Amino acid sequence: MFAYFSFLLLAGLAQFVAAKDVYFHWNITWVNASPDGYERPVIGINGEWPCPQIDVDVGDRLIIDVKNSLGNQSTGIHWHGIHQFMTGTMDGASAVTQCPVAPGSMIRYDFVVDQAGTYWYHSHNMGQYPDGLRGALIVHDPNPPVEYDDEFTITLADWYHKQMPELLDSYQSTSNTAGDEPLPDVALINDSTQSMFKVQPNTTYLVHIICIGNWPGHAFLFDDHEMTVVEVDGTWIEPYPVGEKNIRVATGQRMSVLIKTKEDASKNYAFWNTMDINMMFVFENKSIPENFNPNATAWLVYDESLPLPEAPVIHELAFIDDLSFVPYDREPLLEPVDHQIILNTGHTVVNDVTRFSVNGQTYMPQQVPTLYTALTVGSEYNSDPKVYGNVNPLIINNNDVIEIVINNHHGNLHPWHLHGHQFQVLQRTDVNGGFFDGYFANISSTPVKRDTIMVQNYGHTVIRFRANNPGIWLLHCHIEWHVQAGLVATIIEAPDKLQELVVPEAHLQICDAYGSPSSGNAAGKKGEDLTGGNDYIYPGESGASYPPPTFT
Ligand SMILES: *[C@@H]1O[C@H](CO)[C@@H](O)[C@H](O)[C@H]1NC(C)=O
Ligand SMILES: *[C@@H]1O[C@H](CO)[C@@H](O)[C@H](O)[C@H]1NC(C)=O
Ligand SMILES: *[C@@H]1O[C@H](CO)[C@@H](O)[C@H](O)[C@H]1NC(C)=O
Ligand SMILES: *[C@@H]1O[C@H](CO)[C@@H](O)[C@H](O)[C@H]1NC(C)=O
Ligand SMILES: *[C@@H]1O[C@H](CO)[C@@H](O)[C@H](O)[C@H]1NC(C)=O
Ligand SMILES: *[C@@H]1O[C@H](CO)[C@@H](O)[C@H](O)[C@H]1NC(C)=O
Ligand SMILES: *[C@@H]1O[C@H](CO)[C@@H](O)[C@H](O)[C@H]1NC(C)=O
Ligand SMILES: [Cu+2]
Repeated sequence: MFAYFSFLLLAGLAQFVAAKDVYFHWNITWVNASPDGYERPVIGINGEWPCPQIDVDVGDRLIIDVKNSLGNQSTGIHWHGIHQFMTGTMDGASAVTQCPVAPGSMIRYDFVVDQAGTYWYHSHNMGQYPDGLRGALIVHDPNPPVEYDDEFTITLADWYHKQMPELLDSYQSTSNTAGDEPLPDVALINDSTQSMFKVQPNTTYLVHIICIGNWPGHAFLFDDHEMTVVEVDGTWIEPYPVGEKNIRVATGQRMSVLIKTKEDASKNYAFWNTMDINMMFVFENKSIPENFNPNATAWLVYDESLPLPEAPVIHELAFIDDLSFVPYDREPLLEPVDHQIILNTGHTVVNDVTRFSVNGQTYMPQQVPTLYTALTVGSEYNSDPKVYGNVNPLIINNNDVIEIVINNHHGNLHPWHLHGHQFQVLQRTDVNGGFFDGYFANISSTPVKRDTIMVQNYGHTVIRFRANNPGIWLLHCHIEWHVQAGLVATIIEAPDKLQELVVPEAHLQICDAYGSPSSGNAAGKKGEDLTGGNDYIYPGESGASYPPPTFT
């Protein structure tokens, strides 16, 4: 009898003891680093760069105190892919769910992580993360549906020798009439040009791949090692062997692959990676500068005393289609649709600045974070899109099945990311595949679920999700250039129900320190009176809709 009880107790403990509090104190400062041999100031954490990987288990509570010691820039951290169910106050997007954290201020993020998989964190403030403030967030599954012996993480990024404020000012200047994005100087694997991943022979690894870059998507492969995809953006999928094809990870996307190492340690192997030059040159009709190298190499090191071989030469990129992935949980297609939203996305020009638009309007961050407007403007106004200002507000009702069509009227690809949800992807056309005409060519009964999807040029994508997470959630292209140029919409989800969210008093004090109002409509006023609000694009100024405060 006693034995029987203690067995039950142990089984119970295994489930419940696992949930723990994980606390970090992060001091955000400038650090000098030279990931490719060129030294420059980067934004690091606790005096270190690359920024640390966070490892937690499903059910853990993360508490992170972020102190801004940059001195000359504001900041804020978003937890990319984490749903923040009923903790939408912790999503970390500046001007959306919090005020920018001024130099000298501190913000506490506090939320439970109840999803397994591969995620990351990054600054969501003023186009800042490509200056270095980003890292991996891995949530371990107590019962993964696949077997492996060990795991490791690989991050992929484009990298720039100049800092973002300077690059953004030139990108958003009136002289850049073509809207050309600044070109990266180099591709980095794990924030280095010489990363080595030590492996054991005869071992199956779960490799977490995260594109933490700013702009192009990345393709990659391990020389002479088969890859099988088992997870995308936090969704376990039916194992999908990549075979002779290539994998693409767009900015913001993640993927886990299984690899089995060789039986002996007689040789090391290259890990090959390239930035998608189509996104930088071909579709933009630009010529590739001489000496531009989109490739990066890292190594699977079996034996450190053996040479590091050159990367294989890849003759053609043929991407596998992520719409053919089948989620392991086989969640059925969400239907019927309660609310369809059609977004026509493209270019526009405002005050001689080349901008992006959603249904004709470019996004401009407002003085009052959109969440605080929803919570304080009053029940007679919180479903009125006007009070939110120029944030492309999309108001949706609690528990509705939402279908969003993204038509891409621009000559390049855009990876669209939704905060607060994973969505089912029903359809995604090829390049030049045309706009949605209401017709689905081949819909899966168990569509792939992601939080970031590549939408191809002059084509469209259709996604669905259930509005079961009251809050304010950005829906935006994850290319940081394009975020600053306004390719952003804002989901106002369940304006009545989100009143249950609790904003910590300390978050409101962050607004005081920054000099922003924290209540009222987008301009901090009552009702629809937006006088004095942010409705003007200042040429240069990093794409700001207001001259940002300068800190010295
Ligand atoms: C943060 O780092 C800076 C620079 O190293 C240091 O001066 C400061 O004391 C640190 N602050 C905290 C709260 O750790
Ligand atoms: C902020 O400080 C860093 C580190 O000293 C410096 O490299 C950078 O140019 C400064 N940026 C701005 C916008 O003043
Ligand atoms: C690669 O980056 C990940 C994520 O930051 C880190 O956990 C890991 O230690 C790095 N590995 C190597 C070999 O640099
Ligand atoms: C790997 O496995 C093979 C087959 O089981 C075995 O012959 C070999 O000795 C193993 N190699 C190592 C280094 O353990
Ligand atoms: C790029 O060039 C092609 C072929 O010359 C042309 O059809 C297309 O309109 C151009 N696109 C842009 C964005 O200039
Ligand atoms: C980059 O890799 C591709 C594919 O292997 C190769 O064709 C190309 O020549 C490489 N570019 C440079 C500059 O090394
Ligand atoms: C439809 O989709 C399924 C699943 O992705 C795929 O196996 C099939 O080949 C597709 N059929 C057509 C006509 O595209
Ligand atoms: Cu984009």
